[in-house]
Amino acid sequence: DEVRLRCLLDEAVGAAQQAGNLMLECFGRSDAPGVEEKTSVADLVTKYDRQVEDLVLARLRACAPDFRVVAEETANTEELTDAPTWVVDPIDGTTNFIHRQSECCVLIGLAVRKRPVLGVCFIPKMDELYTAIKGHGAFCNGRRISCSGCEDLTKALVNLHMPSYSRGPKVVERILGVTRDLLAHPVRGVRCGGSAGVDMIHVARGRLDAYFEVGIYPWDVCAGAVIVEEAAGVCLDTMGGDFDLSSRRILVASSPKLAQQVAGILQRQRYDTVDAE
Ligand code: LIP
Repeated sequence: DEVRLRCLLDEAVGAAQQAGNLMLECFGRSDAPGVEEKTSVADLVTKYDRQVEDLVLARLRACAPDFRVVAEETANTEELTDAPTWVVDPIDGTTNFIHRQSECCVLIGLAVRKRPVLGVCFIPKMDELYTAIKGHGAFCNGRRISCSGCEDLTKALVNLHMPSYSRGPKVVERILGVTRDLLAHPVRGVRCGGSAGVDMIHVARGRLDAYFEVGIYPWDVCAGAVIVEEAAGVCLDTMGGDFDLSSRRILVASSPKLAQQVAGILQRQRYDTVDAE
């Protein structure tokens, strides 16, 4: 119920702020954050990702010991079930973090019956804390936010991400094809991002009109999905169907009309599979 969700939100906010302080500590140091490759040269982890995750999970487990946890670095093998589940990305945008760019964040989502119901995103370098509970609006540092409402691709600023799961020729061809079709439409502008969480926030507060990606995991998008929807935006599958937290595909837009225009371009390029071709 709402009271319980508000309590959980307060705990998640406290954990995200503590985690953000740890990230800021790293920004303030001159030594390297300890970079390791995971599945590819583009899939990285630092000692801070692990420290932040330990800290966040300890706090979340203490306030809701009966909830399941799915998190990027240590608890990513658990499948999503219908049970209440914390879905955590300790540092989303790790590559940006390593390169000391501001666009990286802590993401804490809560999913019930595989649907996101609560989201917290803290961007420590910008000192921006985003929160949302399903049905109760989206906020930045306590002030209500909303999407741009843009309905026309020719007036839209659209963000895409370069694939990190593969750099095979078919994967590269597909992302170039999508970029070409967007430019030919013509779209107002295309940007390339490095944090799914931050880009969903940009859509939620009207700084961007759409963002899409294939290859994301539940922890990249769970928190942001509630925030976007509560800011009157839409989350869909890249092919234009319903958003599914586990499908590894997302299309976020400021209006249903814009979402369908972008989905039309993605359909043409069959932008729906995660393969290593
Ligand atoms: C990353 C994202 C990045 C996206 C990658 C990956 P990480 O998360 O936010 O923008 O393109 O697919 O999921 O690994 O930095 O937490």
